[in-house]
Amino acid sequence: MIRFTRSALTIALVGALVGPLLGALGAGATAQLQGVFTMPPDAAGQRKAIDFNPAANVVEVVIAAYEWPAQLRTGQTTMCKTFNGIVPGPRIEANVGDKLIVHYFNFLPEPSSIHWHGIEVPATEDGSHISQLGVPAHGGYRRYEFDVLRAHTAWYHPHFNTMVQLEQGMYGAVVFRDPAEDQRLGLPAAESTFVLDDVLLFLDGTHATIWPTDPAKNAERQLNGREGNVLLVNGSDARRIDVQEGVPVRWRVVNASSARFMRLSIPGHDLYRIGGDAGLIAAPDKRPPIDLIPWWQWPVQKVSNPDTTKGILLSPGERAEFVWTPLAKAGTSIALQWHDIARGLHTVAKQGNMLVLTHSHNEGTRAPETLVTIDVKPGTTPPVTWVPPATLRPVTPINVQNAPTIDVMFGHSLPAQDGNVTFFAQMKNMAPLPFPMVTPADAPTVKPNDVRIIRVTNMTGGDHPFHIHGFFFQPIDVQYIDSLTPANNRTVAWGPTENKDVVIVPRRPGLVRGASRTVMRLAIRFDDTGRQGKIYASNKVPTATTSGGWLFHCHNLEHASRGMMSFVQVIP
Ligand SMILES: [Cu+2]
Repeated sequence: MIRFTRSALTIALVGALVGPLLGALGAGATAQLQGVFTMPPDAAGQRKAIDFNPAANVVEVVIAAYEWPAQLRTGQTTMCKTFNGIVPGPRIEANVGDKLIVHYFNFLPEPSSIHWHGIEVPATEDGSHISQLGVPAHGGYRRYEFDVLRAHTAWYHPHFNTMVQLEQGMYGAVVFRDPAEDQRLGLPAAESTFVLDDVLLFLDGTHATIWPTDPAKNAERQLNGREGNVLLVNGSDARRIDVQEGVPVRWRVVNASSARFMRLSIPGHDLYRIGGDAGLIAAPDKRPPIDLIPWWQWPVQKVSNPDTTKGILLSPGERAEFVWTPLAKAGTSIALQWHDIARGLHTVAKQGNMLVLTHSHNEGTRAPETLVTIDVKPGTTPPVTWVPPATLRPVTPINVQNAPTIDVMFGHSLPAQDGNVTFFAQMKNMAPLPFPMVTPADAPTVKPNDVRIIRVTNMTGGDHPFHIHGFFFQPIDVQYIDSLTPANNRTVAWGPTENKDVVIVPRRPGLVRGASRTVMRLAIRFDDTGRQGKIYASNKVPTATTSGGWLFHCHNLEHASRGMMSFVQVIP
């Protein structure tokens, strides 16, 4: 393994080099920069950040944001916003107990940051636009430093102008390992990481990120979020990987897309989900492949079976780790597929001066698409039978008895004449929160290690991926409440207890606006283990040493950018 250990290359020198090189020189110099800070692609097309700190328990990497072309759609070049000139940005790897130091240079013409999605960082390192000041444009610098507390798959992306910066390529995987745990559980050593995305590209390859000018289309984009027309895996629409027949592999997957739900399946193969947002789950979760079933409205067409016990469903921001054994014969090719699922899409039509909302009736009916072509090479026959351990990593349920409730309400306005929709995450009072916000009067306040129930009421006809920064929660249950159709009323308990930082809050059960709602309860402990004294975050404007609140928001980026966002304060 190449390690860049030339200690003479201090960060001061790096800082002195990076700016002039990027600003003044051409492709050769930037390619060289990528070589200095980023490893060549691995078999999955993933590239790792180079750790140039020789100390065994410190990982020190350089991440530089700048605009650079990438080939996303085959045969075409797209100008992207990148970390280190590549999409996705380099994967950052470290082990539990390591200290991670990231030198971040921002050469974009606008402020930026790195938000460590799903990572228990000190409040000052969270990188959100309310917790920190932005890293200035045109060469701004910021050092992020934190201890690696947990083995899991996470990711990083900016939290300034997120809808544009993330969408145009600024995201990367984070893999934190506990080698002793992996070895004790006998997890396959062969592993790959896949960052999934979809981008909306014009014919000429440019990103179509501006809001549509047609009011009805504008309203649809805002209500549904932006789904793309090119599916990307590790930055390519034609991703291939070799596997060996009969040899189990561990795959890590991140859904980095703005709004697209990713439902994953490998025909003919069971996937053992072993990990989620917070790393290994309590027990393996066997996920059979998604079959195709006839569609009642159109019997000649078959659609993906909507039964969510099949395949693996990831909403934007969610991660999964799974183990599977290629059973197909060497010399054949199989595929990791994307499958459609209904998530409460709206269609908007213009009738006179009015924009009229309807719910899509043909949702979840798009044909499966290939995400990754898997070429099976000779391995071992008969196949290695990987028996998943009965227990992986014990998860202690959070005791919510007598725990106060934090109320969150997800909703949106009807579209204005230009199609613009305002989203909100109202809490105690019913006034829309200002955005960007620094001092909402009603931001809930907790102390370290306080336990709360976050009760998310979804008034809308769409599913929303709820995300909170800096902490994990455990979904408790989902209650469907419908005043018009009492038959819809029911409460569904969440399956095995799992720590998560993104969860899908399902759409209301009825179609009539205002007549029904969904209420999801999440247990959360504002745990400061490993971060004692470092999780304080109030509604004050952040400074270099103090942090603004911990954000929670919908991870549909169009929704978040239009107001479906608020925060919790943690004070001494
Ligand atoms: Cu949303």
